[in-house]
Amino acid sequence: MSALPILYSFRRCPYAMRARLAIKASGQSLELREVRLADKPQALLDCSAKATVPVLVLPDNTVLDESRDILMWALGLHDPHNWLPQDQQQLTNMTALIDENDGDFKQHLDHYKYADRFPQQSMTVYRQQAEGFIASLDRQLQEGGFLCGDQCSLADIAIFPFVRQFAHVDKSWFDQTGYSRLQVWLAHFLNSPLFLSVMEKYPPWQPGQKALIF
Ligand SMILES: N[C@@H](CCC(=O)N[C@@H](CS)C(=O)NCC(=O)O)C(=O)O
Repeated sequence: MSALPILYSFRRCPYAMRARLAIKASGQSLELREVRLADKPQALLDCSAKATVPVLVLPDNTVLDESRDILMWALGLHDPHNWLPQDQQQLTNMTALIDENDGDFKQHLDHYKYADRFPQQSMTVYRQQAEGFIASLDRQLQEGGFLCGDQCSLADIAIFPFVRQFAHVDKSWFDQTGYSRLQVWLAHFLNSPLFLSVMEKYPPWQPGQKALIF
């Protein structure tokens, strides 16, 4: 058995990105197993029947298969940038924002990104539905440049990969919108050494291969 935790991940998955960001920030090393969603390894299916990524397997075989639990686990070990909420009010605010991101916004985002699979509405309608949340994030940044004040927090880390996905569906459209605070915020994360370090490309994991330490 590996002495290090194992993370099943998919490079472009926004849930896996947020997990990798928190893990990298925490300084915890682990074995990274890049997964192809179309051909998930049996080892992943064996430890999590729902078979979404990310999945973290701890050395004592505890399985965390929700990205938010993985974030809390990593930052609970070490939170050098103080991303975790500092008080109950912040916790409530961050949780509400991330809930909205993972709920309605993610659904609208999927419709917008894969509009050809949802012909009931046009891509523009789906984008307008997603834009409500985008506009609210842009307003939120007015206060201090980050979603919950003047410092990066769990909320920014958890939500940024989804805004990235939204922006990249039609980057030239996004760049010409009036969401200027969100554009600056997004560029800040996209260009950060932390993000670049968690976006390295790895070939899909194969059973028996030498562990790739992340
Ligand atoms: N609630 C889960 C959602 C994870 C999720 O849906 N991940 C997607 C990839 S972005 C996935 O694994 N989908 C399963 C599939 O495509 O087979 C979490 O936060 O970890």
